[in-house]
Amino acid sequence: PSETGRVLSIQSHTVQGYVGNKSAVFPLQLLGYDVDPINSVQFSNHTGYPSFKGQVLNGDQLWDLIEGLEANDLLFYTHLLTGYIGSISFLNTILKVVDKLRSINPKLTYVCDPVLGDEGKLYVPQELVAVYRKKVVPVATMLTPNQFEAEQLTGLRISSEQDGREACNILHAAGPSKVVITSINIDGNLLLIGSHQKEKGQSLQFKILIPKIPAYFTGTGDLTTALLLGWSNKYPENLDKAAELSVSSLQALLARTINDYTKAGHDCQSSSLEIRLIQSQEDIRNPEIKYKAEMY
Ligand code: ATP
Ligand code: PLP
Ligand code: PXL
Repeated sequence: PSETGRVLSIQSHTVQGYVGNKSAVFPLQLLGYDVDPINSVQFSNHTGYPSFKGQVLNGDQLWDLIEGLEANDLLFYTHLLTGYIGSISFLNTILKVVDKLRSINPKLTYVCDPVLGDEGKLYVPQELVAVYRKKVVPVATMLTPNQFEAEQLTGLRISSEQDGREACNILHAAGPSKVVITSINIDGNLLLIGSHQKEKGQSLQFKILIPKIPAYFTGTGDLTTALLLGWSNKYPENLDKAAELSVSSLQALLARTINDYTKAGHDCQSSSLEIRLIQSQEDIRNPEIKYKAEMY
């Protein structure tokens, strides 16, 4: 594997628990990246708990930080990573950030997790969907939607592998050369579908089958996107290998998470589990590939 880089990661911060930057920064650092986090919110805990408190950064405050970096010639980045974004004004400022970073490094890779919702429900304001569709997707290099997000962004209903592959091609035509649909629910299992458009109109596609664990985790989507950034930069021509490494790390971490909660006498189906990120550092640094990609 080759090269690391410097990543600007604009995501949530939670004091306790692992979502957003808390689940992306440490793994990228373990993979050798310099990571500069901007915290789009600072909350006590993720929003799936009965309550939370904290602050939200607005678009102008984000731009302030970018200006501060620029004033000291500190805006050279190889990668921009974004996840959950809660407002139009913040999303529009992200678009300004992409332009600014590309004016300094035209080769900047923008890895975008277009967080909109899951299982048929939006958890961002409806107006964000159109902005993602018209303005964000076109400037993204790699996109990591889940099934629902891929549907929202393409207008396609995805109920088969074939639909998933077609959604990837529609997204390629709109911009990103790499697309990973992180999970499609099929017959009670999860299917990851990856697609790398190497030339216009031609994409190399693969799938990875993931047995569904009967538990609900938070932060796994953020971790998945961070790992895909990390590994696909090391294997730029082998998105399938990058996905095998990412899924293998993640599944080892989820097994450890279930195991630890079970040992502590916790019912894993009763509430969302916090991932055992720090305890899984060896699985992140050096994953044993147990989940193989199948090329189409
Ligand atoms: P986002 O909303 O951030 O785009 P997402 O909805 O795709 O992300 P998750 O549903 O958390 O995020 O899934 C990301 C990855 O986590 C999947 O590819 C899968 O490998 C793993 N994963 C999550 N939940 C489970 C589960 N219950 N069993 C097995 N794997 C899981
Ligand atoms: N619930 C809410 C309110 C969220 O904002 C998010 C953000 O991504 C999630 C759930 C899902 O988290 P993930 O897909 O990273 O597990
Ligand atoms: O990954 C998702 C996420 C990001 N940011 C905040 C969250 C969550 C999930 O619950 O609460 C603030």
